[in-house]
Amino acid sequence: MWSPCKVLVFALVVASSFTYVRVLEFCQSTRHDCNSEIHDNKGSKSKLSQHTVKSRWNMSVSNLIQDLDQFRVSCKKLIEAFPIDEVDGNFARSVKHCIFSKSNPTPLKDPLRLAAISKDVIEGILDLDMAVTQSDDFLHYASGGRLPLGSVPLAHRYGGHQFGYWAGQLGDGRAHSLGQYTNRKGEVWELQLKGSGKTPYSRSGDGRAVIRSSVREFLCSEAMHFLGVPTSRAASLVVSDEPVIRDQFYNGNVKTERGAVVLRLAKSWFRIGSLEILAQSGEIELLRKLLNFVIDEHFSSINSDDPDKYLVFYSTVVNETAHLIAQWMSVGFAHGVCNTDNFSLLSITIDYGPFGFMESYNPNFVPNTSDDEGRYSIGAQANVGLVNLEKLLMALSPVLSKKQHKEAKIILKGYVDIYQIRIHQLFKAKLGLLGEEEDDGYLIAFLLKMMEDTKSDFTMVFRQLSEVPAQQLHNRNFTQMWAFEDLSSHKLFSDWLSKYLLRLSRQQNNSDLDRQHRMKNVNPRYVLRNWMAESAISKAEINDFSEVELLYHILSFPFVTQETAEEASYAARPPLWAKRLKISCSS
Ligand SMILES: *[C@@H]1O[C@H](CO)[C@@H](O)[C@H](O)[C@H]1NC(C)=O
Ligand SMILES: *[C@@H]1O[C@H](CO)[C@@H](O)[C@H](O)[C@H]1NC(C)=O
Ligand SMILES: *[C@@H]1O[C@H](CO)[C@@H](O)[C@H](O)[C@H]1NC(C)=O
Ligand SMILES: *[C@@H]1O[C@H](CO)[C@@H](O)[C@H](O)[C@H]1NC(C)=O
Ligand SMILES: *[C@@H]1O[C@H](CO)[C@@H](O)[C@H](O)[C@H]1NC(C)=O
Ligand SMILES: CC(=O)N[C@H]1CO[C@H](CO)[C@@H](O)[C@@H]1O
Repeated sequence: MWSPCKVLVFALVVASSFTYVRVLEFCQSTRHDCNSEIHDNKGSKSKLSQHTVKSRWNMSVSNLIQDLDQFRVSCKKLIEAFPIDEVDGNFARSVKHCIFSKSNPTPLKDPLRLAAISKDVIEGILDLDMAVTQSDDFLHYASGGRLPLGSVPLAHRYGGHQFGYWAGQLGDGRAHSLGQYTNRKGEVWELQLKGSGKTPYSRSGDGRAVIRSSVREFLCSEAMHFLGVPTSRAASLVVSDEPVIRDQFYNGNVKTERGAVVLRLAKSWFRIGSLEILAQSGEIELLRKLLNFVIDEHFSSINSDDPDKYLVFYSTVVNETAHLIAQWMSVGFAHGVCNTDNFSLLSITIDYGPFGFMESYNPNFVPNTSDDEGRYSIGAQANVGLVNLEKLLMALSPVLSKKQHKEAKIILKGYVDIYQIRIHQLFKAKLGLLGEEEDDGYLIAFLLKMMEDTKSDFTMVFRQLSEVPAQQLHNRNFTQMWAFEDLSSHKLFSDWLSKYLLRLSRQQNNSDLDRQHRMKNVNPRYVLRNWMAESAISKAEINDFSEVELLYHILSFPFVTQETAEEASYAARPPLWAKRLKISCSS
């Protein structure tokens, strides 16, 4: 069973959370004092975070928009930069020589209900007063029935490699971009409705999304943000009684579900597939145009006169994709459908489908139960990232000189190193290790291998290790540490623990409390486990949105122990019924 060689492979392939530095930045950006929020005493802690949230809210309350009619977006840039599809109407067709088609959303039918709202996005990004979300108007704006001032809804034409093969034209088949919003911080965000009806790219789909997949996207994109992972955001979730027919497990058992629309945001929704379709169909001038646009708008460090700018762009995307996937691994996130149409050029997590957070540690964990080959297993993600970057290089080829192409290939080779260095940093942070010692990689790999052998819970092993004083570890006292108890059943556990404690003891300038504090800031106590999402979904399907709201609030502070979360057993051993769950794939 025990093979150190295999272990090293896992260390390289599967490892991480985000670094300490990153956590600090993250904390500052949401104006939280991380230090003051980590307490072991549950009561005082939740009071504290409540206070923080409140003062954050009233600090800015006077500037917030109170009237939706004053909320304005702009489509000017996107429309003026590119040729637009000449044909009108939301019927499926092959589209050429454009980046967008004009496409009106199909309003979701009444009765509409607001199922979830992200206060952080509404106030912090959209500058809206939370009070406006309680109006009927908001329901219509957030579900395609009304358009914000300045909006010219667009559907984006893109292609992609799916499951290894070129799939041709794909495009926004159920999403509409409403336009860009420039907020008071000067950030530009592109608003999109998902589930808002057919577009020219709908192929055989109905353009709708169901409650199930929409709840999952809403909760997970917000949860990922609060975990510090770059991601698209979700502002709201509106549900209706409109029937939508779905074959949930692709097994012929069709079921009528209800339609829902998520209002989601990203700095940009362009994907690798956005460039691929232009290269594949020989639209090279347009390819250059789109690249220039993306670079000018989103890669401010690249000089637009630089003759090597496409090369620098490529190098940036390679670096950031490696970083993104390392962060996924660090929180045990499996995206589930890493096709090139689902990979952002800004290296943010987009398109939440059959994703999952790994519970029992298993490099072969596959969230999409129909993915029998395990193409997109969690352990394969780093490699899939590499494959997708190869496809990006293919798409860039027409605008690169021979020499640049050669250099790009060398840049791509660097991906593996960037990824491995990042993974190593992230897992070291998860273990609270400072400095660098020769055996650190081994210590990490050793732990992961034991977790795999004992099927221990990935999230909670790291969390419990963060919460326990070193002295208690010394005494082999694992009271109330269910995940750690599982781990400790490994026959080599004692060896590992001795090594780890020795390693910690060499960090003499660092107190054990410091270590715990550092580790608690990178090892979440709460992640969106599938059973938690399923439970919230089944209630949402009968119009009880309380659990969606509860999860949103709890997952906004994943590193802070919260009373309500403990009462709901969100950090406890998963219930038995969770083992029987399959992930619903159709969306
Ligand atoms: C913000 O809330 C705090 C606590 O409720 C209060 O003391 C303070 O006066 C408020 N500030 C503003 C600007 O409203
Ligand atoms: C690579 O990307 C990360 C994450 O965005 C960033 O912090 C780092 O500075 C980048 N490295 C280089 C060499 O650009
Ligand atoms: C899950 O995997 C199967 C098999 O590869 C694939 O056909 C299906 O499209 C995947 N599901 C999603 C939602 O991508
Ligand atoms: C503490 O020790 C670690 C090595 O164990 C070292 O990397 C770090 O810089 C030291 N910190 C201070 C403040 O001396
Ligand atoms: C074990 O640790 C718990 C705290 O988690 C403590 O309450 C208990 O007294 C300890 N038991 C022993 C035997 O030290
Ligand atoms: C928006 C979205 O989910 N895009 C695609 C992600 O990948 C799957 C599988 O290839 C596609 O079905 C989605 O359209």
